[in-house]
Amino acid sequence: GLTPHPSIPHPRDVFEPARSNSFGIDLDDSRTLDDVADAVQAFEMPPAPAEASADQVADMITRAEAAAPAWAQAPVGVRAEALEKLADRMQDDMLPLVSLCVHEARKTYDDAVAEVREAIDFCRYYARRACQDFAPQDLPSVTGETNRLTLEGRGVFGCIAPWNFPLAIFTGQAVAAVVAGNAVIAKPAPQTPRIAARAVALAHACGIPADILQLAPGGAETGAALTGDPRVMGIAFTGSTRTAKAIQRTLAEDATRPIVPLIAETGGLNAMIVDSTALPEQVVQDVVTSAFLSAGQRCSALRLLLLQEDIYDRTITMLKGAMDTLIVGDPADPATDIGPVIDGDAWQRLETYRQSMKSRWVHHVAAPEAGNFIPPTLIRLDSPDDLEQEWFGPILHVATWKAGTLARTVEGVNARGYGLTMGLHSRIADVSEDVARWARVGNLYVNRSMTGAVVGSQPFGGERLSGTGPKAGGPHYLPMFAVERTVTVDTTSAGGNASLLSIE
Ligand code: UN1
Repeated sequence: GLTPHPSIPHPRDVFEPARSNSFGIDLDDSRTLDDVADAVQAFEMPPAPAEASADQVADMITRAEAAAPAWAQAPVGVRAEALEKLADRMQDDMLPLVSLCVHEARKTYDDAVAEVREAIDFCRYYARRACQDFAPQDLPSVTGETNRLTLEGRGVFGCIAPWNFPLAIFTGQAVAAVVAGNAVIAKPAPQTPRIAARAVALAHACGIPADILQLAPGGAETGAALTGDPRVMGIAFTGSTRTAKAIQRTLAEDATRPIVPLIAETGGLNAMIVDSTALPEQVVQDVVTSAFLSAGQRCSALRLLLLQEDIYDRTITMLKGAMDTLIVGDPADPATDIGPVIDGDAWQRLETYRQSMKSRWVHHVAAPEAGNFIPPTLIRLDSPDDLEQEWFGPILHVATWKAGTLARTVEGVNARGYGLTMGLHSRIADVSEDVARWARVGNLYVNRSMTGAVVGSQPFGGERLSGTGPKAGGPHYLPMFAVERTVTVDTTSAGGNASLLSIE
């Protein structure tokens, strides 16, 4: 007996509004998109903050180390309140932040607004989690003893953020480390230092001391100065798998350095598996959203569409039609669905690859010639294994699988070593249960798009080559930024309690 999947698809536009928990705060106001566009187009980009040299990073770490103990000992409520204030402040600062996301990161309005909302969600979520997670706990004791467990900041924490979520991930990492009681050196991606500088300035205005959150703009050299300093007691990193491994080596190199954690969120070869019971219109919407929006520049994005053989022709015909409606262009134009890729280097890599696959193109979309635009492109593969690596752009690969080979198909995806997101479209509940058991990914999405994880609802992050596990926006994230300590007191023996009392 095959039982139909209980959930009913819900009517969404292809360009669904950004999902956000927003924790009870309604960010919508009376501004129309055109009003926002006017403000964004008139916005003047500030100069980029100066890069931090290796010496300057070392000085920052010195100041951070001096400031950390007092911050760690402040009541968690004080630290959490600063985050709540920052959330309010970012909400008030929506237009400049959206403008920076559009101009500096070249995001569309939808993506820019979603980005600010996500940053706000992180602040509120971690503020509230911290008050729970960092409250001292009394643990069960043998008779005559008391046991107390506390979580405390590790000291100086380094946060290294990517350009694709220059506000949300930058803020999320930094405020997690800060609210846990650390002093933080935050390095934005070299492509997006202005957004980060604004976020840090707002944080300082909300009661996070200047030495507790310091901005270290720069590239690989700045990053190396941060990760290589033995006073740094942990690193949170989002970016490539290769860089995560380089950081892991750096942290391990010095035999006398404390053993410190790396919290890494890296790449993926994310697949969507579609069986012949899937609803075609919904599949097409979710494929377009997951693979092409945000110009495919999300680590959660769909890279590999795996269609059951008998629905290939119909799905591709519909997908081509949907792709033809996409407008690729200037993100400051409200009509645009898909903007450019981040810079000329990214464009060069992606375009070289895309051209090398020309004989396998199934479809592509018109895009402006100049300005780092990659035309959204669909590429046919004979086998899913022909996809060699993650291509961080609007390029989707499609392959087929035969009825009766679902388990092997999921296993083939697992075998690639990555484990970030996976999508499944099937109307058979047993199929989604099976795939949920087989898939070794951090986030599995059934009958919906695979991007846009919501803070607090879909804690985000992968496993194996995709990262170290603890999920951003989830209940197990903050403790990674802390040390756990227990204090056990023997309250019966004269040597225990009595001597403690006499010291007091
Ligand atoms: C990333 O692209 O680096 O679910 C991770 C999403 C986002 C992904 C962020 N939270 O689409």
